[in-house]
Amino acid sequence: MSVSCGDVAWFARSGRPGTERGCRGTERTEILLTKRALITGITGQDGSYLAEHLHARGYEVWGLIRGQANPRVRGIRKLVGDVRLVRGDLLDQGSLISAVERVQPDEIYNLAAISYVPMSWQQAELTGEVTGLGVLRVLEAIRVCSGISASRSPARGQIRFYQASSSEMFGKVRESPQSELTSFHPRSPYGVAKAYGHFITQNYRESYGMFAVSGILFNHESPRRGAEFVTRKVSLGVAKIKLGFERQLRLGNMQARRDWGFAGDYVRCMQLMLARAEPADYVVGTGVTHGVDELVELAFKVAGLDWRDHVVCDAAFIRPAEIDHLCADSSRARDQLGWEPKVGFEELVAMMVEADLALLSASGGQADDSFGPDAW
Ligand code: NDP
Ligand code: GDR
Repeated sequence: MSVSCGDVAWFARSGRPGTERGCRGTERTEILLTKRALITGITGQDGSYLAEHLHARGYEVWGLIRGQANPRVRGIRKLVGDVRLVRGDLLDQGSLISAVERVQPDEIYNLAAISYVPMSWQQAELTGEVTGLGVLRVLEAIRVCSGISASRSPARGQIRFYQASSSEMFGKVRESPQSELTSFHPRSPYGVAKAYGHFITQNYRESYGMFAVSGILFNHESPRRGAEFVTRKVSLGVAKIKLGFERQLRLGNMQARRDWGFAGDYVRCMQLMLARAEPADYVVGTGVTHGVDELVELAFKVAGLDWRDHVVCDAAFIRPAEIDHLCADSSRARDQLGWEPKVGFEELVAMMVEADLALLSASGGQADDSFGPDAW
């Protein structure tokens, strides 16, 4: 098997940390090493796709798991059989230091967060702790385990860090489309917490010379999306109505517009960011926006239904402050990383509706939307 320097198909390993590895110039080392990644948030949508992607590229994949009997562990084990797990919580600094010490990763992908925007108004302090300060705790775990201080920068090859930043930081947008240079005006406690995570990542890069980068990702969806997010709420709602389990779907602001892509495409970009020679932040999205109303119309159409017969607007789902319109300018990711999304909006919506029709047909209408139709 051959390996190129820009690639990460490392195989075999030796001692760590700090072992030299891979290619130098045109030279190829005899012993190539398995790259080791630690993913926080591995039980979430992106965590599962990223684990599969890295595993397929020859990585040894570890996931940080919180709680003593986390029921979502079974799901990730089903998808990626030989994923390795370590306990830890973004609220607990010591647990993160122990996890990094135990795993000795080459790369850390920090995907863990309270990620549901409406919940961030209900539990604003917790959102700040997990989604905001949690980023600082992971960076501190890397700093402590790597022996980095103000007077000692990391040598090349030390742990690389990816932070899951969000288009929610743009909020009340100053310009459209949004690029890496667009300023932030977050509109929810979630967006504010993400902005903190974004800036602290940048600050650790500048203060300590760490390879720490943020991907500013726009909305990305899949059949694995949590049932609380609008795309999955709609695909599940359509499937329930089509199969006769429900008659109505209650939604909030139908005029909001988002740049929706497929999660499987976006995790590829995370890995590409950490494979670069120099650390940089990237905006990741499709550059095409659609309204919630278009999403709804299309999803019902996929199932041969007319949305006007079933959808009800419910003020209970309207947010205290809304983001009307988001659209990504991903030129930097396209030019520097060679990244392109492969799945378009129509294909994505059809994929989700068909997956939920199959899921509910097999389960007799049972889905993992335990919060039910109640608002937030
Ligand atoms: P999910 O909500 O599906 O997953 C969130 C993950 O965070 C879960 O694995 C959850 O674990 C974990 N988690 C929550 N609290 C803690 C904690 N205290 N300690 C450790 N782990 C915790 O999110 P997505 O997969 O959709 O998103 C991944 C990341 O990307 C998030 O940070 C999100 O904010 C960000 N993002 C997502 C976008 C999207 O469109 N999907 C767009 C832009 C950014 P558990 O199983 O224990 O609950
Ligand atoms: P968002 O995603 O808030 O953009 O955050 P969500 O799917 O929750 O909302 C998108 C838009 O749809 C409108 N909407 C509804 N939303 C939900 N959830 N439920 C409804 O019934 C409903 N009706 C209308 C919303 O008002 C909103 O305008 C997601 C998360 O993954 C974040 O973690 C991530 O950072 C951003 O995407 C980018």
